[in-house]
Amino acid sequence: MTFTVDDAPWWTRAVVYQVYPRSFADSDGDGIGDLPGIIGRLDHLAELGVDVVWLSPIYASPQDDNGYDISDYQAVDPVFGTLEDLDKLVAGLHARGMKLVMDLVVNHTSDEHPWFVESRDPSSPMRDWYWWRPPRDGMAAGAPGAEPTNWGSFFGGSVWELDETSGEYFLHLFSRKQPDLNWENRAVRDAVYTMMRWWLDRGVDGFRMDVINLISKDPALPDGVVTGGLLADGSASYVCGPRIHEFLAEMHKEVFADRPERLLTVGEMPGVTVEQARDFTDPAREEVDMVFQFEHVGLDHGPGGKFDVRPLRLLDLKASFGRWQAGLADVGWNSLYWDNHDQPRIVSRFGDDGASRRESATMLATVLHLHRGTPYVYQGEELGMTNAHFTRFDQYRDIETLNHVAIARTVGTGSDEDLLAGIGAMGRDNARTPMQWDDSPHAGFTTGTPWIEVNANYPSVNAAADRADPGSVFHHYRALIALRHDDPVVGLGDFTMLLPEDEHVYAFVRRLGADALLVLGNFSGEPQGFDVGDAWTFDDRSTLVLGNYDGTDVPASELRPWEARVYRRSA
Ligand code: TEU
Repeated sequence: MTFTVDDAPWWTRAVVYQVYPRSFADSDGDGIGDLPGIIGRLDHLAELGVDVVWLSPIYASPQDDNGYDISDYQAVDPVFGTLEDLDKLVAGLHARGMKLVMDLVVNHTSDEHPWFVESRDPSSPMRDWYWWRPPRDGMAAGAPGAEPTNWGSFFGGSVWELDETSGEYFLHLFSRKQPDLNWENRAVRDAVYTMMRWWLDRGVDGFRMDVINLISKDPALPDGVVTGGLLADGSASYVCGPRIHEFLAEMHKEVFADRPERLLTVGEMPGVTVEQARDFTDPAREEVDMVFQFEHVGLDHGPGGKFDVRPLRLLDLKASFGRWQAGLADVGWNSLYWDNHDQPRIVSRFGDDGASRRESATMLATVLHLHRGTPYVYQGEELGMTNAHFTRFDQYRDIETLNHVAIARTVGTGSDEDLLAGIGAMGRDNARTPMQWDDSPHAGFTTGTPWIEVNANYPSVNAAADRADPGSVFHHYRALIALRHDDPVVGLGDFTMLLPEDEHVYAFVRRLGADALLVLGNFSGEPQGFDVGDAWTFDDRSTLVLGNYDGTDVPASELRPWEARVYRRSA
């Protein structure tokens, strides 16, 4: 059942690059990145060698959640450009042998989408396109606790918003400007499938599906269990809900099945388990090609949630990745990521963004990319871009962060110092500061005033500097991507974790027939000895194919601070 060199899908050898358009490149000086800006930077992506671009939402949107609140799925927001610009972007990518994957945000729309505007009318046939419910039995609309369920939203507060006109509440798992679509309604599903076909007909090559495992809700909408605070976790009623597999199989049949093109589908799935992911990505089931799971990016969350940050224990990371590698070994496929627009920068999170920035960024990249799965690079990760290191609340823009701060202040939890530490470590704006192109003002991102501050380290951390330096993070990413393209072991080799109990050294072997790779990474700023025993023989058939230190004087059984090494052997 496992893929072979002859029948493996193209994406087993591919690397995807995520562009967050708002922060990538601004062509018109309004301080916000746009499509012509991206088109002007395609050579950077071609030089890096990536195969696919995933474009975060560019659709018409009130921008309450930076475009993840869509008011027209078939229009480009004027802040980003026009549909013609989008066509030019597709053509520019295709001309360079790259594909374009769009962000598909269909768990919810904007409250300004015409579907929702129409749905506000209780007598409209579109009323049922969203989740409308009366207040709790015997309670008046708007009374404290009258919300139809006790669920808390991802962005703080209740998932229910009262519409004064009808006296009913609508469901929103995210912000109140992101009402959830009712996937129980066949007309909703058909409208989504029609829209998806329209984009594929226009030439795009697939979709990254935003929170797609939340689209099926238990229509009974039962209360959740309150574990702390006032609101409950309702996720048992909507994470991989009752009809999720049916909906994804239906989507596949309606949208993808009759297209011979080489498309890519990846479902973003918070809370997905290995067993569920195996089903979602089993090719025989025809649902999605791969999923984004969240286990490894939750390992440093404390009991108080993501802003209650804890140091990572390397053993936890190895146990987690090891379980996903084993669980999707013979059926299904992993996607591999450290960063995206929702996560802090990996070099600041699990590495050292000070003196060892280059070494730790390249070590982290090496370890991630050489697992079995399709790697995703988030813009700036290939430069070792760091967290924003903001020191004031007014530097933040993200709705999740701002709501968190507002709620903490209302409830009276946490000093300003603690709050700033939490959002400084984990806030989504860490990933959203502008792309650092060069050492000119605003890092070459814009000639105007950027919508969010540029990271102060741009004079030394930028694309121009990295492209000119053969020892840079950028050139290391290039080498990793090239290795995946050139060496079938990277794409298709099996995976064996070594040294699961070592608290500092990450080690594994990939094997395909008589060929093998040994990958070693030191997750610390001190030298670390290692002994992989019989798992690898360092004889003259074992050659060092990639590392992040200069020179040939390689210590045999010790890794230098943040060192990564990749050995190869063949029969
Ligand atoms: O994110 C879904 C998600 O579960 C989280 O990553 C979320 O962003 C948050 O960080 C939880 O703490 C997706 C998008 O990637 C995100 O940008 C959107 O805000 C969200 O869905 C709603 O569309």
